[in-house]
Amino acid sequence: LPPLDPQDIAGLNELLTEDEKAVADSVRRLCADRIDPYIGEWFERGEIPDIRGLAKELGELGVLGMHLEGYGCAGMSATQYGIACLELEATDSGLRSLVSVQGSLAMFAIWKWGSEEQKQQWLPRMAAGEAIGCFGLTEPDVGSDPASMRTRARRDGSDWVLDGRKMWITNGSVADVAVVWAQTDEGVRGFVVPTDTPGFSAPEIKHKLSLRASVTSELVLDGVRLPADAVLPEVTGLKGPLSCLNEARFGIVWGAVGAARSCLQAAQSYAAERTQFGKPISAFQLTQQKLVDMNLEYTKALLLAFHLGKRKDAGTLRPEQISLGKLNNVREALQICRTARTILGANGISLEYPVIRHMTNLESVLTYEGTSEMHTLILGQAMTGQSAFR
Ligand code: TGC
Ligand code: FAD
Repeated sequence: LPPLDPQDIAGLNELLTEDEKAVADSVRRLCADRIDPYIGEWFERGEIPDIRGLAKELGELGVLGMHLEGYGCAGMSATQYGIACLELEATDSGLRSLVSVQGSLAMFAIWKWGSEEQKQQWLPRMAAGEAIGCFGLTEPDVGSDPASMRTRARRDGSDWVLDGRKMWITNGSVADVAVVWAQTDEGVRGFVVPTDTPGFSAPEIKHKLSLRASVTSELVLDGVRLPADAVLPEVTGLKGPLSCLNEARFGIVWGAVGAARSCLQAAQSYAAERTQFGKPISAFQLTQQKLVDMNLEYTKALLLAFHLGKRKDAGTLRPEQISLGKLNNVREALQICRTARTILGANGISLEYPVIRHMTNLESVLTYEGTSEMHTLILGQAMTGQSAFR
């Protein structure tokens, strides 16, 4: 029998193909060199210094829009994309957010629903990290129910004029381009808005105690005049933004497992080193129970991510299945982080260790991309045929 790896009791590393291992290794290397030594400090300061330089490095690595074909994108599999998300989020959910919003939301919207000109104009620069994108769906008064959005786009001659507010928008203040969803006479439409357009501004939201190493902003649209060709021509209706959410939610299914892995590993090594009552705390049954429960949920979450990855690569993954993965994996990852926090005792609340950072980050991840309640209702509807949203 092969030796047992205490960090991988179930032997899940063997599920990775050579190509998938190569993705994991290259992302892990960038994170280890460029981000891990500084991330606690960035989180404490509430900023990512040189985010533009970082975006370019992520572009060179090939992870921006990495599961898209053409236009300078890497054209990798869904599973490879998921593995990249896992490794990025093992460092910090804010880093995975930067990559998710760029590739799965802003780039995907243009790639899937944009005109050839929009794709040519934006996708190669976004894949290279030379242009940063954001995705504006949520508003101050509208989150879970985007059908009620108030931001409006009206026609004025051949132009479009946008008025409204978006809230909690990742990358907003640093974006070169915003994909903004607005109500029109025809239904919800998407607009590609260069952020230097007059009437557009993106003040940063401060005082967050979660995802502090991530830019979150309000988008203000005050008579933003856009040419006729700024609209995404290929979609009308909520399925436009919701199709993009499927992509980003899939990445979170994997990413959450990365945050959980970091906390599990931190707890495992801390428990081995910390001595109380004359023994390492890992020798106490209560600590072992916690480590084992964390490991069980981590293992199940990773298996689910692999399963959903296979379905996505086969083209058979349904949105309800993504909800199942997002709901389970974020919820369990958060529980793993909270349990890890207890094992570290007082050190569990210190940014000297990654645990409290991951734990507070996952509070946002539980809410964004559809709250745990929304995913519960999506699954409830799938199981019963009854919609309980309204
Ligand atoms: P409903 O009537 O069910 O559907 C309206 C139309 O949309 C279609 N549809 C979908 N299409 C593609 N993918 C999906 N997952 C879809 N779900 C629904 C549906 O077929 C229909 O199409 P059509 O052609 O018949 O009109 O819509 P509803 O108003 O009842 O809403 C359903 C609900 C509540 C599930 C949905 O609105 C929802 O998911 N709400 C949550 C909102 C949300 O997740 N917001 C996320 C904002 S972005 C973000 O958080 C980024 S965080 C980024 C980071 O930093 O990582
Ligand atoms: P609400 O929708 O007001 O919900 C409040 C509570 O009520 C939740 O618990 C919810 O589940 C519950 N609730 C609502 N309706 C029901 C119901 N029918 N039944 C039972 N319970 C219900 N959005 C973007 O568009 N782009 C981004 O880039 C982006 N980035 C984000 C980054 C961060 C750090 C955060 C925190 C959020 C981000 N969001 C973004 C917004 C995010 O998607 C929303 O916060 C989320 O969709 C929930 O909306 P809300 O906060 O308005 O909560």
